[in-house]
Amino acid sequence: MAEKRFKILLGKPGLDGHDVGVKVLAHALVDNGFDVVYSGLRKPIDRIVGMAVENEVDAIGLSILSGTHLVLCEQMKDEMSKRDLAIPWIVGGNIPDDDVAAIERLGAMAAFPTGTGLDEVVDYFKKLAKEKKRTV
Ligand code: B12
Repeated sequence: MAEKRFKILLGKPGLDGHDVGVKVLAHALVDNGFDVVYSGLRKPIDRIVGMAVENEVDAIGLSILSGTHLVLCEQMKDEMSKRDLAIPWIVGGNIPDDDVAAIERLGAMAAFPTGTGLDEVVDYFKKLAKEKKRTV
């Protein structure tokens, strides 16, 4: 049987339309062998988590540039615990260095601050895939 590829849901919560970064990231991940599902713009957190379950993804990446990351991550924490899910979730976009620790305290496996290079993000997901023994 073919090995399962590592699948990532890239979610875009919040009311803003900043979608260039998440699309660039989606292409970089696909180019590196990942399966990627994109939620589309302006999806509520409960819908993003629902999509993650429906698509049986291995990880969720939230792209947030609106400045509302702490509120959205609080919602993420509540939604994940309400559904008793252990899917790793990662945050990136426009994230000030000073907020990284707070986001991780809310349950994110990692938060990548503004200015993080694409290679670093791709390498991080490769590491997660290896830990879960998934191909990319
Ligand atoms: C381009 C841009 C726009 C474009 C958006 C076009 C589009 N379709 O995306 C336009 C002109 C429409 C726009 C509008 C606005 N914008 Co604007 N915009 C920017 C700008 C200059 C660049 C964003 C960008 O595309 N970067 C290029 C991409 C490739 O990089 P990136 O998004 O950072 O993504 C990379 C990484 O962050 C990372 N990444 C991204 N997502 C994820 C997810 C995960 C899981 C991981 C691991 C990594 C990751 O990987 C990506 C690739 O390397 C930023 C400032 C900035 N320098 O970030 C402001 C900025 C985001 N905008 C801002 C604002 C305020 C607005 C407006 C509200 C302005 C206004 N008053 O009208 C409007 C909102 C309109 C709307 N409906 O949303 C603010 C947000 C403030 C805040 N966070 O508190 C910023 C930060 C500017 C500022 N310094 O004030 N904007």
